[in-house]
Amino acid sequence: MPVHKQYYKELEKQNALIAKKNKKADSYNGIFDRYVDPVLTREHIPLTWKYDLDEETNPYFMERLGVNAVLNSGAIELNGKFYLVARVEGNDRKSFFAVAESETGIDGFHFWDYPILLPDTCKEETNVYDMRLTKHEDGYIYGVFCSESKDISSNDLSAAVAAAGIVRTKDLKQWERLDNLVTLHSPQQRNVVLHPEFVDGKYAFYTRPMDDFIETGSGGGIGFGLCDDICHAVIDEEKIISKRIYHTITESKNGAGAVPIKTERGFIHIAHGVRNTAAGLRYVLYCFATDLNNPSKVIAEPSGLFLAPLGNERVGDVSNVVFTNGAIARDNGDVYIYYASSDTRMHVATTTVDKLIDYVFNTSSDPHRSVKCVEQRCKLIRKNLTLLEENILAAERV
Ligand code: M1P
Repeated sequence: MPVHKQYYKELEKQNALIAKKNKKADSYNGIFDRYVDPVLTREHIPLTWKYDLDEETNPYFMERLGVNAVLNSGAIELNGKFYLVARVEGNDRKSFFAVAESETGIDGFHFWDYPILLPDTCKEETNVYDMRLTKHEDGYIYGVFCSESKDISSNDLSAAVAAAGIVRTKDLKQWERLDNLVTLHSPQQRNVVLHPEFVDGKYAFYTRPMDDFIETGSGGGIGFGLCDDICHAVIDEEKIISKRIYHTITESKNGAGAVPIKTERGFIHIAHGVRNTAAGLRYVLYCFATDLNNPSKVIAEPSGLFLAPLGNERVGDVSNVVFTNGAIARDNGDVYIYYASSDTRMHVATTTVDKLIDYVFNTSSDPHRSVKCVEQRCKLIRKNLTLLEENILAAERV
């Protein structure tokens, strides 16, 4: 059977896209660097996943199984290479997971030949998305993701139930599905992250309790809970560690993001906060740190947002959103933060563990009232103007 000629034309374009070197963007804040190009988009999806290449059965070289978006990706470094387990959303709205790898972490990401076919152990599950990858001290790599099913108890056609699905692997190729997480006191869960270390000899999860699929309801923020058996994980008690707070970036909801990064000062968390606006929900990233010996205790929380949607990032399927569920901290101290913009494509921001520590522990916390915020800013301005004046005087003396 002849392969359609158009395939080779499209392949050439895609190869050029994957080979394109990424560059740091001009924007500066001293905390992290953004990059000019996204690292993964729907244009990176292998053509073999979308087209029937056979000229006889696909004479117009039409997409038969289109892909709408590539977004919220778990991230992990293995043997010096960067891997993303991306959420790929088909034109049919169903999401699935697929591994993309890169040598540099900032460009050259390309998907493996096949997406991940999860063991079909959860028959009521309709959709899966947003996997967090945890290299656990028990030796496994765990993937914790949202497992969504129709809410059959409701008359509302779109009513759904979100739970945390759990898989594990050693090589990102063979995946074992474990039981979904059960949280005895929360009807729904999304944005669940497995902590990389045992806590009191137990598996520890960051949770996001919710009453409802969209609204968190009484779910007060990011929770923390322990369980004995990862194969049949049950959390009895959830303690809220990062609360939603009135008139902050987490007023509507928040959720754990990347697996916490262990540093000498504490575990650094990069999470997302959501507030409502006249234009709909706005998702930004924020950071906090928890205690090394008690990862449920928040020990630092810089004021406000860490990373917000900027420029083209602001527009997409769900506009005004940035979302992270994966970051890689390398042994040399470099940190790669992978984030999706507007539920449409993936980007990277780079920083270092030292910079994150400085940001998290030396940035003022939120004083929660405008007048206090102005006082905070005036203090900084006074210090700077005095310093500048001293420098001018010192220069004049020379
Ligand atoms: O559309 C924005 C995000 O919405 C959800 O996040 P949360 O549960 O915090 O509202 C998730 O479905 C996420 O996938 C999505 O990016």
